Amino acid sequence: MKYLNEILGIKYPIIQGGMANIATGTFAAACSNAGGLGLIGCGGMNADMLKDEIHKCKELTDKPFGVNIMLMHPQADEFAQIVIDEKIPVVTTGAGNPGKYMEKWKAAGIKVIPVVAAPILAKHLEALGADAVIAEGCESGGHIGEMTTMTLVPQVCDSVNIPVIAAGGIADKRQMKAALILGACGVQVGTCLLGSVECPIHDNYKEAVIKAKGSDTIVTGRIGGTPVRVLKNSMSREYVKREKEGADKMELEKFTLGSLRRAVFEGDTKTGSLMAGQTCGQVKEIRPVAAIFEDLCSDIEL
Ligand code: TUI
Repeated sequence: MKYLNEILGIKYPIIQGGMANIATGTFAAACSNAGGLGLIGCGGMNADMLKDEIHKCKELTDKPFGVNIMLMHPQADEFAQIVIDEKIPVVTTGAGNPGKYMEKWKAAGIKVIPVVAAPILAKHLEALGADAVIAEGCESGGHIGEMTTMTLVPQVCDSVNIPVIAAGGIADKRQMKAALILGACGVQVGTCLLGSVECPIHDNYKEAVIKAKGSDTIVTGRIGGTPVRVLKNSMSREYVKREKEGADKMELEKFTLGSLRRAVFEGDTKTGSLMAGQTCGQVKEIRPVAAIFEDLCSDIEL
């Protein structure tokens, strides 16, 4: 099997997750320069910001990088055109079905790698021309599906003939090897990069991730249909409590409105939404991205 590094022409078979409000052009360039595939995450941006971040990234690296389009974003249509105009080589998508964009992205020569949370969508997108899929299990931070990485990756591998990239619950060399054994050709990581020197989140957010044990995440929005994994704090505990009591969507929205931005930019660890996956319990220190990638790959032969 060809590994992802060979497929993408990069050093390591690792994609940096396109974390909303976190994955800036500068951060994506750092991850690409460290030998992975950096991604600019559109979540929290508008069209002009995305263009600016792409230009910054192009200045900071001569290595390939991609853009992640969060499909629940109201400006997803605009982002879909920007990646074509800017000749972005790799596009990943999340939080929905990118079917309506596939034809024009393929015509533009873009490698399209959607995130899927279930085998059925992987099969559907393979038929529409997806070049690979990222099978993301619910150990991940942020918006998640129902299946775990352990069950999702082999089932996606069995349902498609394109390369599968594993995501969710991967933060060290053991999980990297396990992902390859499950049939993946590489991995996407997010949470372990929250503990990187280059990650542009507030220090309070980094400290909270380092302090967190593996059992310190909670899923908000399960009842409302938009499950999001975050660190436990007074906001997320209260959200889940009100949700169980039957609070309506409008009331719950008051908790989350702007809460990711409060965590990322202001370091508000009490009422901010600190998205993180279950590997938070493995993040013990702040290291350069290059050291994190090297460690992840230290037990595999590339
Ligand atoms: O997209 C993510 N993770 C994210 S997006 C995000 S921004 C946000 N903030 C607040 C609320 C909601 C989102 C934070 N984290 N990961 C990729 C991912 N995609 N996980 C799950 C899915 C997914 C779910 C359903 C992909 C496809 C899908 O298909 C449904 C359909 O329409 O077939």
